[in-house]
Amino acid sequence: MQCDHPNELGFIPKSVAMRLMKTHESIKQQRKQKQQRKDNPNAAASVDGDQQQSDTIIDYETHLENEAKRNFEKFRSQSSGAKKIGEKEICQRCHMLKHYGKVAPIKIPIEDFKNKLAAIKDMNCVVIKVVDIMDFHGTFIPDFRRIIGNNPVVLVGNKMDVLPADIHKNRIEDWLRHECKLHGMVVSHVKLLSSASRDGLASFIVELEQLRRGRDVFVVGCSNVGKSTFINSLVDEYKQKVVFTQDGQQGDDEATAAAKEKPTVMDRATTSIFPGTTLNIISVPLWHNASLFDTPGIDNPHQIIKLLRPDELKMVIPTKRIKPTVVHMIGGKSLYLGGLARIDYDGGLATFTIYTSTHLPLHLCRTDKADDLLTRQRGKMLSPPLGDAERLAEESIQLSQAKRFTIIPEKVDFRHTCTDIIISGLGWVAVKSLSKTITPMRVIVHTPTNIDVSIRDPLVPYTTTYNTL
Ligand SMILES: Nc1nc2c(ncn2[C@@H]2O[C@H](COP(=O)(O)OP(=O)(O)OP(=O)(O)O)[C@@H](O)[C@H]2O)c(=O)[nH]1
Ligand SMILES: [Mg+2]
Repeated sequence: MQCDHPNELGFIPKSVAMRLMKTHESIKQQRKQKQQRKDNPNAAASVDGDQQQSDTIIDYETHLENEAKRNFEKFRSQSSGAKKIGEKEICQRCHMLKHYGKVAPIKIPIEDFKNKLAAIKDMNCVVIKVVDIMDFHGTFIPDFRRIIGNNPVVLVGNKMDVLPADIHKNRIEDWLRHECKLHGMVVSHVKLLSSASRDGLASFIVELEQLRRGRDVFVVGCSNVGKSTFINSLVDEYKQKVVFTQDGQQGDDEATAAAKEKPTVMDRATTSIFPGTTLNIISVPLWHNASLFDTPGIDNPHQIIKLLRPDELKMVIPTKRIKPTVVHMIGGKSLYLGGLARIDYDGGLATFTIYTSTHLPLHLCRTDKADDLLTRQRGKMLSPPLGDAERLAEESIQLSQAKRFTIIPEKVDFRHTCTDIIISGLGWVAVKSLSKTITPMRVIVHTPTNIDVSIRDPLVPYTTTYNTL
């Protein structure tokens, strides 16, 4: 029916799918009976029938939850012994995601995932920790060692393809290293790459093979950072390596040998823009005696995407290369990033270069009129959020957090950017002073509560000419 490969994510064994289909059949039957009862007024009260039907639907959802939980148990037994998954499985959820762009309503407490992942710390494996470079603080997971123990970690900064071309890769890797150090996290390697465009993957494989030395590899990280996309691309990259060696060139490593033995195309992990796509730990038998494991996203309340609905996510998550926008700021001006963040500025003449999704509307206004503008235009000109009054009134998306920063330029310099203000999940704003004297620049950043806002040394010290607002 739908995904029929054992390595597909969120799978349901065929036997279970058959049971679910039977449940559907019985719902259909009940609907038919209900209709008949309506046609025949002498029939028994239909209230009972309705109750029964809703019970069955709840049963069906509980069923899926239990199934996903059972698959974890399956993983645990696999991870201690043979990793083959014998039975062909069918995934209804993946079908919904791929063909309808909808997430089936399976609610599994995310804490469960975190606890189950804790099995990793008792294994001898390599862990690839994936973070989204547009949402580093929202996707970093500070207590990571508690989950993965002393296993070596490679930090992958994913989604490099969305960054403007003039950003130096080494600068970002340095910044990632610096952040790891700040959080007390020892990592073996830091790698910036793009799972979507596969940029940086070939050299990553070389580093991984040196570090792995026959061990299993777990890909771990928060929801939506691109773990499954990364796994799909990594598998493709390994396959390309096989073609290369089959042409008579060198390359007799373990992965190549395994792939030669198994030339069939492996199915792809399901990916989607919605957080919480992967529900199970899935093994991909990429090497002879070792596997690559995809894992469900670890929940992090600081991720801005946790607050957003599907149509809002599409406005916030950049899918193409970011085109920065420059705005000129003077004291008393405010800048809205959609309806999700506002930066109030006080200081001399300056420019803000905004690195966010091109679908996120930007709006400049006077600080004293900013509140009034938000009341009138939230959900319209200032969106996301999108939707009805009920959605706009939700507490979680109000701009109730205010963080203050004072930026003092080292010298009068019209060419160099002073600081980046990072609004985790949305992007960042590079601040450059154009004042003829050294004037402190004060900013107040308003965001929903829990969203991480910080400053760092600029990623692009010399800005080129960008679009102006
Ligand atoms: N631009 C860009 N988008 C990416 C990249 N990698 C993943 N994505 C997108 O990010 C979204 C999430 O990708 P997934 O691979 O499903 O993320 P995940 O970490 O497996 O998510 P969960 O299974 O929910 O934990 C999808 O819309 C992907 O297309 C990348 O390198 N660049
Ligand atoms: Mg996934």
